[in-house]
Formats: sequence, C-alpha cells, structure tokens
Amino acid sequence: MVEAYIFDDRDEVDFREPHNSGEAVTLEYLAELGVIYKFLENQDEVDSLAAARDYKNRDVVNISPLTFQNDEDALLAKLNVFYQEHIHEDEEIRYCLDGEGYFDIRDSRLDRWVRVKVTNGDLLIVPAGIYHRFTLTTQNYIKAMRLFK
Ligand code: KMT
Ligand code: NI
Repeated sequence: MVEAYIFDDRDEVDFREPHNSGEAVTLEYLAELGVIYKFLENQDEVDSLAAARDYKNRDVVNISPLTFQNDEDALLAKLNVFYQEHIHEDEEIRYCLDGEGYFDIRDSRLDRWVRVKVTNGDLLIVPAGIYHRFTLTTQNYIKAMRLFK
C-alpha cells in the first residue's frame, strides 16, 4: 500500500526527511485532488496505460549523488529545482522504476501539502494545473520514468 499523508510543514528539517504529520491520506482523498495512484507490475502495463491515455513522449531520470559525480552541491541544486512548487500544462505520469521519492501535492482547499511516497512500481497520474513538487527520500536515489502527452 502506497504511503500518503499530510506534510508537517517543518521547513527547518531537510525536505528528504519524511515530514509525516501523522495524518494519513487515502487514495480517495488523492483522487479528490485529481491525482490517480496505481501500482503497475511491469513496463507492459505502463505502455498500455500510456497508449490508452494517448501519451507520446517519455524519458527516464536517474537522480542520486552518483548522477552528479558525488557533487553534493550539484545534487542539491537539482533537488531545489524539483522542490519548487510548479504546475504542468498537460497531464503527466510518473512511474517509479527503482529507489524512492516523495511527490508533494498541493491541497488548495485546505492550504496544505499531501506527501506521497513512491517506490518501485508506484505510478501517479498528475492532472494539468495541479501544484506539486518532488524530492528524494534520505535514501538519495530514484530512477523514474516521466511520461508526457
Ligand atoms: C516533476 O514533474 O515534478 C518531476 O518530474 C520530478 C522528477 S520525477 C522523479
Ligand atoms: Ni512537475
């Protein structure tokens, strides 16, 4: 079961820490925000979903200290970019292939963040126009596929 909860807003703590306020969030709650979660076993299932929703582009990102030749400042610079709250013009899909990460989804109704922890096989469909941000966990590694319309 994917882990989702209300972010604790303790900005003095590294964003890669869990920041779990203790208030759990259900998949139904995520769906109310427009975000769909699925666990997909393999690449064929991802390809089928992508075809059904008319996705045409994709890439695979690998984010870890090694990606940046162990230059911690370069990694942090990249993470700071991903952690900037932003929206996309189109729906996008994120599929975790290895490692783990946190997607924070803005709950604009209550002015708070919902944090979703993704690990291998977890997939999120993020609709257009939803504020979100991303970070690694303290494991400091994710390999993820990004799918674009
Ligand atoms: C996004 O849309 O926020 C991202 O692509 C973050 C990196 S995907 C692991
Ligand atoms: Ni994004």
